[in-house]
Amino acid sequence: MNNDYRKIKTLIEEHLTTYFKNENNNHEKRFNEIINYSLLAGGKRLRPVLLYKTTELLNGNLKYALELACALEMIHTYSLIHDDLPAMDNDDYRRGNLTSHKVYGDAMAVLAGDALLNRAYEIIISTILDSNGDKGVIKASELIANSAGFKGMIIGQVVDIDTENKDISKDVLNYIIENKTGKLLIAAIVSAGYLSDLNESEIELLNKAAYHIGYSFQLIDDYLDVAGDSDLVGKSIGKDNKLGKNTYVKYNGIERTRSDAQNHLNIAKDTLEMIEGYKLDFLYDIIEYLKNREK
Ligand code: GRG
Repeated sequence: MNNDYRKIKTLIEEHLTTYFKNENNNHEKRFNEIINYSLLAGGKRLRPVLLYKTTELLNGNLKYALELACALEMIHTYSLIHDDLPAMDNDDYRRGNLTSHKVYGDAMAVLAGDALLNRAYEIIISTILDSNGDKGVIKASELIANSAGFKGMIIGQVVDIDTENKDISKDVLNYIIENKTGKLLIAAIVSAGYLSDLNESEIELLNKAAYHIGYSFQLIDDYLDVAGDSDLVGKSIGKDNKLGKNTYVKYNGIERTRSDAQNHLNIAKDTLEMIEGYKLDFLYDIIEYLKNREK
């Protein structure tokens, strides 16, 4: 992670502290504490950093980018809290800490996730209003909603859980990867294109690059679940196999998973290089970082 990444991560984390803090009574104070336990627990902040920094590189509106980046991180955090519940993947650790339900119980973890998802849409609506209905902000908001929704991350999670302990086709495996993990990463990068008023063919290139980044991200996640270090990854290792998950590693082995991930990242870089007139070095650095990701 380079200095620029760290700087934007800090900016986003500072902004994230502002959303759940104005409490009118002890009930709200306690609930804010439960939400912030997960929201402010760290993590790579990859999606919001990508959204914000790509907007900066493309000369887009950074005020709106910061708001939408935080909304996207809230959606991501809710999905992790719910994914860790006993009814889903039943994980005890996330981002190096006990999971929300382990500390506060299942009901509070469900509600913290609900509140984060809801707050994300409150932010999105306020940003649209603030921008007086700017077309780029609306397009970015629509993309985030679709990517997180029932034809995006949620359907990916549905099929992931529904196919546990079953063998699936390559197409179904692709469907899980593209939706569960890929869609939010596409939303992060392509939203920046909308906030920067890119033309249709530039958006298409951004979308293609983001697709390959998102796809590779899951492959590396699968790989790390088998060969990663739990202290670095911040969660239990070997869970996919225990849960009978259909991972890329299950069908392709570790080495092929690693090399396919690298290939996807190379395609992403080649595609970004086709967008003319912008200096996208930061994105190339992120691609390099993802190639060597250990957490
Ligand atoms: C509950 C609707 C619903 C969806 C859950 C995100 C997700 C879908 C499941 C998490 C399980 C998983 C391992 C997904 C694959 C990739 C992924 C999203 C990893 C976690 O994201 P990181 O590595 O986490 O960016 P940090 O903590 O760095 O933010």
